[in-house]
Amino acid sequence: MKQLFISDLHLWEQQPELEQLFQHFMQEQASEADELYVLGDLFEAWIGDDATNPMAERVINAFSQFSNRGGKLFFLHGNRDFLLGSDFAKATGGIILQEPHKMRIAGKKAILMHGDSLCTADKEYISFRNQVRSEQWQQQFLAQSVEQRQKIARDIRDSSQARGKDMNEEISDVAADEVNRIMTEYDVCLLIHGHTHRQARYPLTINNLSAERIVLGDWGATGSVLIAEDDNIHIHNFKLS
Ligand SMILES: [Mn+2]
Repeated sequence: MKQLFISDLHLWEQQPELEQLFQHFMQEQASEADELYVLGDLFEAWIGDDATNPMAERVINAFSQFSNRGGKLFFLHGNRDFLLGSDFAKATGGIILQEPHKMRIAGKKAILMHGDSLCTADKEYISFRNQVRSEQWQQQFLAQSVEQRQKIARDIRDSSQARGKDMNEEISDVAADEVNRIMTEYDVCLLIHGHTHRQARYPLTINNLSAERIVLGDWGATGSVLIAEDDNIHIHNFKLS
């Protein structure tokens, strides 16, 4: 049993080498895996399954090839692509999971999350998140034209980038007490998330037992994947050869 976990690819049309790295990953690595989990921010932006583009179509194709040959495919929403919907899932042959998603990884009880909801010190972001994750906001947003949605998405991105400049590290990283709370609540010794782009493995103690938080890396010149095979878990970074 081989499971792969990736997140924060932030694919977008203006960065073709990123898509190349993704396609290389799907051909060379995903093709040998039983299960592939994408933990959010696969795309830099996603304003609805009806507003697609040629790059997204090629990405969907690569996923559907993976599913068609028997690979199991799962997605979590990220803060950039939380509007990935049922049409996208159907086209890829994958399933969109609700977070936190509890499962077993390398014999351990684990949860998967994107990670943005763990950044509880950033009150402004959490309230924005609650707003855009509501059914009502999403229905209103998706009812608008693609052009209107593109404009709103641009405005949101500009204001969050402007805010990012003033934010200190503590605020934009996950909150230790929230990590502790959720791992205790779900009774797990492993948490895997992305979002912060700070690839690392942190040993923890939860309920007096040794535990671990693994942060998946973002993609750029190098790709990042967490590989779980039998009892072994390791992070692998790779480049286009
Ligand atoms: Mn994110």
